[in-house]
Amino acid sequence: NEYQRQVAARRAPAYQHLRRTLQHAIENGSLTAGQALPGERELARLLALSRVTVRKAIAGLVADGLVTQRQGAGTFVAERIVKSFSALTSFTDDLRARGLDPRSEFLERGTGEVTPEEAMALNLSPGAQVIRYYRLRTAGGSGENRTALALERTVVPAEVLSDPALVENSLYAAFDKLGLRPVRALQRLRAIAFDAEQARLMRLPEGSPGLFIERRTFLDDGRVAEFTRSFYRGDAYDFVAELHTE
Ligand code: 16G
Repeated sequence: NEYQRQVAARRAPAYQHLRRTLQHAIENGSLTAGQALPGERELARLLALSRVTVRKAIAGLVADGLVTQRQGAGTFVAERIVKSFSALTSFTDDLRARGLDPRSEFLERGTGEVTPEEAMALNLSPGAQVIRYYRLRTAGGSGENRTALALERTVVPAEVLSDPALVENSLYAAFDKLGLRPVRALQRLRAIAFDAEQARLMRLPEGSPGLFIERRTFLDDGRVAEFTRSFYRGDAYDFVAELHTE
């Protein structure tokens, strides 16, 4: 109840108290999407707190995806990322368009023999070689303060991408460099809850809501270029699509 919450808040370190206060302000709309937070020095002075306390509270909000920091410009209340559900864009494209510095952290990267499930998804024969990536996708922020937005498992036929090292940050940039042209994709989406392992990687509480999106992308020559299973943060994205009558 409210009393217990207040007692707990008073016992918590100052930075956690400030973090929670700012979180409530964002959640109840007193601070709105895109709004700039006062600077670190200004906040510290207004609230009679140390700058270290303010910095720690803000780092927590960045990790929660509630605010974003732009180099030189300051800290802003995060806006949800509006993403088309019908455009064949990449994670990197989507974030660049919003001025958010996208990056890939490779959790796994390697080559192997295709599994039966992958062979079906990629239209490959048994025994074919594939390249696999497991990536944590983040948006920046300066330095340590990056927000994890998605986990992605990608499988690409080795006949499409000859070497796993060809992907530095962006898969679609690698396709582009090689002159490969993705023209069409099939996508399915469903709601999930992040399991313990995923939640740890995403720095989210276990069971946080997510969107599972599976995409098979085709090249202009008809080959399947990728089979990707993405787990996007449920609280960070709005998917939109334009619909037409048949
Ligand atoms: C997006 C795609 C994913 C693709 C990735 C490539 C969705 C739901 N999924 O996350 O299938 O592999 O972009 O991004 O949009 P990259 O070029 O930044 O590696």
